[in-house]
Amino acid sequence: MLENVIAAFQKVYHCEPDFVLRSPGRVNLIGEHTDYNDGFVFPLAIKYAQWLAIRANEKPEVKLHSVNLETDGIFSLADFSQKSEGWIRYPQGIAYTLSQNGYKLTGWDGLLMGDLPIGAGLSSSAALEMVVARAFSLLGGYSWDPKKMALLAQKTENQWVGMNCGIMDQLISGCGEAGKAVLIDCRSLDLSSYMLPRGTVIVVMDTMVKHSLISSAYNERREQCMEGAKFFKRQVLRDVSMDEFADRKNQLSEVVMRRCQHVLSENLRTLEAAKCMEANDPKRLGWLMNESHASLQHDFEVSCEELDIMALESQKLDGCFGARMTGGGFGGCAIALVAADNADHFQMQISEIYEKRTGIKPNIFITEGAQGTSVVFSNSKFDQTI
Ligand code: GAF
Repeated sequence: MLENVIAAFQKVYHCEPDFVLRSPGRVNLIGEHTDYNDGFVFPLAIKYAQWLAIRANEKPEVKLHSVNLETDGIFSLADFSQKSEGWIRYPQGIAYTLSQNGYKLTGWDGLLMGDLPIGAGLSSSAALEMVVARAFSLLGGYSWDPKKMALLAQKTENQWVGMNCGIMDQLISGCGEAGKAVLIDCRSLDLSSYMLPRGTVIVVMDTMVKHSLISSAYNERREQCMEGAKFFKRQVLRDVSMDEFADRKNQLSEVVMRRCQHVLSENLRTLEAAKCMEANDPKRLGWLMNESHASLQHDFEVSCEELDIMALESQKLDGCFGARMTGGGFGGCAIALVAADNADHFQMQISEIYEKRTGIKPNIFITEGAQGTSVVFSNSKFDQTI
């Protein structure tokens, strides 16, 4: 990939890039729709990423060419009054948020190229935000603090793009660890990394569907969680205990009750998942994943027919310890925890079953935990910078 990115940059800009950076997508092992409730999530960065080659341009502007989308984008670093449309609004939004937070912005020409499927629920936009933030930090000469940058990227999504997301996607894209899943406490932002149980792999299964209204349904779930927290006189559901909930849940509306039930039980499952990783217990971990899916399907209602088919059919197959939808829902990907020596057979079987039941060919791949945002190439004149 690195050679291809450099060659593509040379073709577009007729010179060498100063740096090449990459920032990965993610899947979430367990802990869904808990991040904006100050809860626990357990994602891993995946092997597919957004790549960005850059060269300082000595101008107050950023010019970007996207190889995958075959388009160009340009924005000023001196005037943010015109909000761009489409994909370029993410890089522009990062620049705006950085400038609002006192960071110096220097201009660059860039080339974006990715092997991360766009719009598949693998956090391609968070990866784009983080790789662009890395570019500004490198050329602006400020130190790279991935947690701080993830918070600014989340702010960009919330305030510039208008998507009210939590912190999970940006944080794991910035802080992923090779070979590991990362348990994140979304209140303290403490990270602890864990290996998968020995002899297991994560199979990612893209349903290839994306239903509309994702962002409005997401924002609605957030509000329902807030309503639940308010009922218990707390800021967030993180501070409501299961006992307290059980005592008074019948006073909540039926819908808010089920939303709270999901979040509170999912936090417990996520913490228990970390214990299963430590104890090397794929069976229990898989069971927790199945329970998580059921909770997202029935209580939080963010699954869809295709995700249910993918997860529930996977759960029946030999060598599969557990499976669930991953990410925000309403399409996108499911994941399965599978015995490594069964993984090839599993992928063939689930692919056939899914295609037979839906008429859609899925995209299925195995991934390990990958490293978060990184600089993968530096022109020798910049060796001091990294
Ligand atoms: C999306 C959001 F961006 C995350 O913050 C998280 O809430 C996730 O949905 C659900 O767990 O990916």
